[in-house]
Amino acid sequence: MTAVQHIPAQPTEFSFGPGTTALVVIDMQRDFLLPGGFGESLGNDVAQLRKVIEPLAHLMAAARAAGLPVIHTREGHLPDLSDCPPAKLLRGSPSQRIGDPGKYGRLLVRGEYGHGIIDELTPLPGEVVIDKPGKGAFYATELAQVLAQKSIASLLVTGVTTEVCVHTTVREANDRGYECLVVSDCVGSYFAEFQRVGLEMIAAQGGIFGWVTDSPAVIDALAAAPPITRAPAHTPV
Ligand code: TIU
Repeated sequence: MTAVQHIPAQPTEFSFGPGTTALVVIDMQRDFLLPGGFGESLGNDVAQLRKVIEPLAHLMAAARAAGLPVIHTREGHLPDLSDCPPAKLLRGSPSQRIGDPGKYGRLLVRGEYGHGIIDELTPLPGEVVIDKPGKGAFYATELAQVLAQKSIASLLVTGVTTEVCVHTTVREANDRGYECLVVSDCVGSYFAEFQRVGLEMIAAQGGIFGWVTDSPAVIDALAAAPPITRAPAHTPV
């Protein structure tokens, strides 16, 4: 059992046990960050998300150095789109739809180059990558089991986009009893206003969905944390 650490945050200090905390990196995929991907097909200026990359790379390094699990997610669908509801496939009037051929392969389809995580934030060997068909990382995935297996109670939440997949995941996590700290400079939106209001919504009403702080505050707390000691994995006899 490791000591409880504290991070200055909104609306109050965030307390967490480093041994029961994971860093979750949501959908830092080429499809959302590069021109010619799914995000741009929806009419978005994907350059808006690039500012997340550098602080998130530093935070991931700090989390790894402190021994926290880093869990990545990717939004996307099976090649036959059988896991994509018609409502998601047909909604709106995008320039291209999910499954159409794009600059980096079929848009938002698993296994395509565009579906992959950007080079700057490539998962390390052994890190968990959750493939999710929805906006929330818990819906139709093994995330809950992974977190239970690792005895995780608190999540440091990062990735894109703030008001869509980050919010949905934080809301899902909140209802499942996880304490969520959203790292403000490590989440990004195509819309400056949604970024601001999306973060405010999480910490409002006494922290209705969780807490918000920035990456330097998290990195300071992780650097000050004593080494994590984990129980050895159970080996069946
Ligand atoms: N469109 C948008 O803002 N986001 C998504 O479609 N998915 C995620 O947020 N990952």
